[in-house]
Amino acid sequence: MTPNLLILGGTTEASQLARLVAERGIRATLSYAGRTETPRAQPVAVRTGGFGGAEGLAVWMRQHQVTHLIDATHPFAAQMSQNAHAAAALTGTPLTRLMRPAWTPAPGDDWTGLADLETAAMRLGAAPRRVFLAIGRLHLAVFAGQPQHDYLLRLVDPPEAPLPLPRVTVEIARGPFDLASDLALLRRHGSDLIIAKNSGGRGADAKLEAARALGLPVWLIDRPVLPPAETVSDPAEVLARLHADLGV
Ligand code: 3Y8
Ligand code: NAP
Repeated sequence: MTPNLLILGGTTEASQLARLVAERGIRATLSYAGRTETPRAQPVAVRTGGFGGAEGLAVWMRQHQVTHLIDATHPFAAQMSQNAHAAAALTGTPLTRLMRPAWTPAPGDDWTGLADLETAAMRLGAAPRRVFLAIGRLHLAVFAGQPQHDYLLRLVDPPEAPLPLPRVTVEIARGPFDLASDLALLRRHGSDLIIAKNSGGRGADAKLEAARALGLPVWLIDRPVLPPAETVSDPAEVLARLHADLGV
């Protein structure tokens, strides 16, 4: 069988895998949801936008004779991962999840794990704080009930609609980020707290190192529980499994 991969992407690891399969001439399509205006260019075919639920994904996989489904989406892209799990079962296609391990605290870290963003918003309290809300654009409305804080936001694209928070400093930047610029960013804003998702990986961990250096507390949102799947954290491991599966 000639392999034909569908890589559900949007992460550093997905881009690394796309590069590896392109180098080996393995046919693959990388899929973006279409959340950002100019996603990173890829060395494989790209498709953008939702599939229309698990059923829509299964139809797309059949139409394009997908032989292997790789879920390389972000750990918090729970709906996409659930759909991938269901569509793989519907079509009898092998599914491999490519996901980086969660971050774990090092000596000197002041981390609090929280169940979800709503819990973080409630925990902020009445006294105004200066918060680096490093969660992107999609879920800012969760904090609309806490307008008294000064929020530092880092977004991939300039916001098109008015933001749901009255006191914001907006930084437009796409990662991966580095320690020096995150230290400068936190100092410039005078942040006294960071709220972020426990995304893992190297693309977004500079702010955690900066928080340690500045002695700032970090509230990390725990990852959602995903349906069970064969999971690897290294893009090269995906290829090793593919070769084993193809007997090559
Ligand atoms: C559209 C594709 C690559 C992938 C790069 C990684 C690293 C830079 C760090 C902070 C945290 C955050 C956010 C973040 C990072 C990488 C990676 C990563 C976090 C792009 C991308 C897409 C998205 C969607 C975007 C979300 C947002 C989340 C910003 C491309 C750049 C906060 C996640 O403003 C918005 O609308 C942003 C929306 C979804 C929020 C969220 O809900 O988590 N990612 N990010 C993907 C698609 O359309 O399918 O534009 O090139 C990918 C990357 N973002 O190949 O170089 O982690 O792999 N992305 C988080 O981790 O908390 C920023 O600011 O410190
Ligand atoms: P989500 O809530 O799990 O997905 C919501 C819907 O968006 C899905 O049901 C699907 O629509 C569509 N979708 C999501 N990912 C897709 C993909 N890769 N290709 C095609 N359609 C996709 O997802 P999310 O949290 O909004 O994340 C959206 C995208 O941004 C994902 O690709 C994710 O990897 C990326 N992201 C990256 C980071 C990062 O830090 N690297 C952080 C967050 C998100 P249908 O049901 O219609 O198919």
